[in-house]
Amino acid sequence: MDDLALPGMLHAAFVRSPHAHAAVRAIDAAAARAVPGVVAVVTAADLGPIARPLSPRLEGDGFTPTVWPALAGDRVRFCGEAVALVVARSAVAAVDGREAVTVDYEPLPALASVDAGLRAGEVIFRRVFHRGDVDAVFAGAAVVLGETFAHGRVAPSPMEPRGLVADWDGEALTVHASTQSPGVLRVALAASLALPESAVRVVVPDVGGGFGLKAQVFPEDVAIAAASRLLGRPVKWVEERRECLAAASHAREQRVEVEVAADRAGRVLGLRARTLSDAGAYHVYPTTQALEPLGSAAILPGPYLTQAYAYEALAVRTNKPPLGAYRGVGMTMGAFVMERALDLVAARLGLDPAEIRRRNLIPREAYPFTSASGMIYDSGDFPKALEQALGIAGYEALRVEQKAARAAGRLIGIGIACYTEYTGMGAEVFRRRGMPDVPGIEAATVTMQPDATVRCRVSFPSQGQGHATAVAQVVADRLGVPLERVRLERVDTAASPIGTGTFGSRGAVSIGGSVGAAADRVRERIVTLAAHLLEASPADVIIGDGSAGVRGVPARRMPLADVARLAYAPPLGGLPPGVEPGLEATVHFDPPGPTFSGAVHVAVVEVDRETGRVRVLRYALVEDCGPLINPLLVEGQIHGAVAQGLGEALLEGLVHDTDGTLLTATLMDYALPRADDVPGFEIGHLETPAPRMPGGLKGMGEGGTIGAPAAIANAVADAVAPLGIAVTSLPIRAETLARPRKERT
Ligand code: SMO
Repeated sequence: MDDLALPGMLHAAFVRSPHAHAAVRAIDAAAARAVPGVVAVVTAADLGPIARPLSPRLEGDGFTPTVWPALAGDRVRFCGEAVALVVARSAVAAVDGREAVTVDYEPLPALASVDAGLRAGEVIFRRVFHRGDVDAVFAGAAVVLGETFAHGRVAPSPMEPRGLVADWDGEALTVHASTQSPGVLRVALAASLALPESAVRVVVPDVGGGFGLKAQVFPEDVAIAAASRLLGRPVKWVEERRECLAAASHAREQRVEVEVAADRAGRVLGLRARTLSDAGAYHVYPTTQALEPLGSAAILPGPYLTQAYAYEALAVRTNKPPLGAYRGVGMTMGAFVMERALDLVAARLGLDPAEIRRRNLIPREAYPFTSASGMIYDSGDFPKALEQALGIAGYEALRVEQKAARAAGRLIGIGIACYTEYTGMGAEVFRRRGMPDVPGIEAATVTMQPDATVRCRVSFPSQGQGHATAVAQVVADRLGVPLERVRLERVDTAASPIGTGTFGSRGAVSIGGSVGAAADRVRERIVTLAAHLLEASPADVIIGDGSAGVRGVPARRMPLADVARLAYAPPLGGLPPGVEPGLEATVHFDPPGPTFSGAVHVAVVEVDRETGRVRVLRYALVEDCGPLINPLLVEGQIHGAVAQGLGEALLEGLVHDTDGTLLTATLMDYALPRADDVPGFEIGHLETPAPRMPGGLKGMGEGGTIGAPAAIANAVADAVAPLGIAVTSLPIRAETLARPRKERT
């Protein structure tokens, strides 16, 4: 985004609050306006009349909306909230201008924790659920165990931060945006600026990572669009790393109180959970603060047979940046809690962690299976995945080695995590969840051009997942052309079909359902036309290697370009009856999801007795995301996702002080994993197809981030069990594992 330059383009920098909660008494912009190059200083007073706040909706009980203005007015509600926008002829002048703005704040008491928010009655989302006679199950259970688990705040941290260029031409708005969700951004900007949707065009250049952060729409997007409209010039904003850490949506911060009831054999009979997220100051558009606590509660029962479950999911408003989507959102915490809890039950009963999972996993033949939270798992084979993963890891031998290492004074731990994840959701899921601002469908247009090259336009951008490769494979396969003849265009709502975006592990499913289906339609027309030209029956036409031929008659072949050209330039006498000109098809696809993927992860760690430093020694996993379009892309997703999961398990943590002020605003303080923190991967695949998805495809982009924190936490807990140290929160801090200082020397 930073490379993009339009004629006459201005640059923007936001003035942000240093206080978590304050009244804004006055903004003095005189000095900033005098800075050379500064064109305007924009405040809420300027934007109020032309930019409506973001106030995402959630239908159903227990939801209290919030109003997040493009720029804060008389009140700021988190440290980092934008109060003014400096627009200048260069990025440097914009920053100089920003430094010259003086804001008169009156600091107010801040709600800086979930408990403070609860005491103040700031519950902005609450949902309760129960299935089965939970109380009776607990009353009759041989083992009942309770624990509270917590997860700190993390920052999604894509390599490229947020950013956009907005260009108002007097009638319509064009936005070049680093976004995962062009369909969602377009609807939001049209609503905020009171424009018809057709007057908003969203163009998505290559996106340098998103991880859920860019599936959302932020006040900054609205402010930049409104500023362009106000000034009549293109305006660019590219977020600084510090802003990305301080003021983009954060993730995870949640506490879960869980109770497990089990029988003597370790079979889980029932669960109770209360999920409480420190939701920050505003609902994030479009999914709201229900996303984290509800996702955790819903996925918590995991790939296990238990049927009795009661939960209460709460989002508590605090004076912190909003929590939002981040790879694995909700599900990461759900899996962490369930997998830790299973290990606690196993320890209580003297069972091996692998064995307790064997006794609880849903067998393949029980699918489709309605989970304890009421979700319908479509397919899976976790018992097989578990044995395969244990086999890859050499589990039995690992336990023997662990014993020897312990005898030698080393703290080696082995952790297992099984999880299932909802992927590829369609409109029905978002309607059922009460999220009207997530359209839910995707679409693709596939065009074979006269020279038999293929152009594809889709509604869902790639943020580095390798869509261009996957799309080319799917299309080349169906249309019989070499991969390099297939081109995937960038998403541009002026040319691409209308859809939603890429998030919630929906890329593969979207490709299968829209690109694949559109290519099938084009193929049908090619075959019909080729059959006519080759004087053969369509059933005998074969296409491949860029040509069309007749089965069993190798001499009768013609280049596909000869077929394609005629589709656009019909011969004398016209095209054969029933064949329309052109080779293009558009398919809009509403995924009949969710479809459930899953994996079994096995981590081996060593904890340094003196420092508490954790090293991940080995990492084995078996992933089941149905048929693979491209194993290399799938494994690339796994590597990246596990690395992020490792970061949140062991390293990453945004820390706010008791006043809600951010203490970790740079990558010196906020520790992302580096290459030397990440182990090698031993990956196996299992393919249980999705019964209702085209091609049986399932999603998997978030998977590694769901499984890794749970597996690593279990491994660390296993390593330090002899020392009597409990692992109940993420990130796991070295100082909580180190030998107490007084024992040293
Ligand atoms: S957290 Mo994701 O892009 O659904």
